Amino acid sequence: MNSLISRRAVLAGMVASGAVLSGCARRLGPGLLTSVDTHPVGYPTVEGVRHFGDLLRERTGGRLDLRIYAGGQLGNERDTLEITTFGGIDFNRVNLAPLNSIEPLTIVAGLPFIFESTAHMRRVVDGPIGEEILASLERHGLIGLCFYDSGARSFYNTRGPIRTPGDMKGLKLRVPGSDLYIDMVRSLGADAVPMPLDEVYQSLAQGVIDGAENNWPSFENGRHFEVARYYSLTRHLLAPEVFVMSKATWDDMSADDQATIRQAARDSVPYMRQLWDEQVEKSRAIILSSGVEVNEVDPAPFAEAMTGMWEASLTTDRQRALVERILSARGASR
Ligand code: GTR
Repeated sequence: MNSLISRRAVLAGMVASGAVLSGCARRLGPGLLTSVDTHPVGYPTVEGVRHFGDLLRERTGGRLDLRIYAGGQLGNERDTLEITTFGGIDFNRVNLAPLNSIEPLTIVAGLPFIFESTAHMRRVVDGPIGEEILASLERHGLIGLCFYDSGARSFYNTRGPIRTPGDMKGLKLRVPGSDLYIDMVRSLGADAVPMPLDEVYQSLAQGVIDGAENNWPSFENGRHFEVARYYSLTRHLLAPEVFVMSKATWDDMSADDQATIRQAARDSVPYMRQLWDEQVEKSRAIILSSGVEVNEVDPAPFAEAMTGMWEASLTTDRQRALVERILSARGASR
């Protein structure tokens, strides 16, 4: 066990036992709430949540405040989500992937190529469909507050450019721990290796994996581009990020505070999206100037290869109905 892992394990254990952090403001200090993120300080998701915290403080006259534990200090998304469900952590900003095994409706917004553009994705997640997905988390101990942007995910690897699904055959590609991602990569002929984000750099460097898939900021921020020198713009996923709250903490709050929290989260979205768009440009510039070979890709054969996994991933009528609604919202945003 390396020192980082043991520190995390210890911290997570302390969180779980309520020794360090606690979702309950009454245990941590009056009104001081906690939030976690796998990304470091400065990353748009962390700064979006920081803005949420600022709004919360302002709007409650300082009665409610937020402390953010960034950079995966308290563990990976899957583990911290579990702690969040029982109130050991109050807020959590995660990708949809770790929620896929918890709530089937989250799979719908994570299907490859379901969104035709960022505008389409934003319109869907900001409207009634997004509300329905957020509300579906409540029975799992989470209050879905809002969606943040996560750009487009594409494949990067250490071997060579990917131009067709045939180029992926035999590549060992890291995916987040979600069956949806595993099926997606397998349907393209590659081997899927589920692992947490913080293990990707070392695994690339040691040749344990050949590549992974992510957006420009995560490819850059995790320094993965220093090792994986080919980035192929499949843009297969526009799945958004989610900001959730522990239902245990929520249930302890007054209706007024709950309304303030919901509104502050919604109001942090445009701020986060502006930071996101700026970060994409910064990360793209860093990656390009480092000499990474970036290639455009015709997405059609990739989408075609993944049609079968759509069927396999959609197991309920409710999911299928949501897919229909998302597809029928295409077009207006072009
Ligand atoms: C990033 C996302 C993280 C995490 C990561 C991953 O784009 O912001 O929440 O899900 O991808 O691939 O694990």
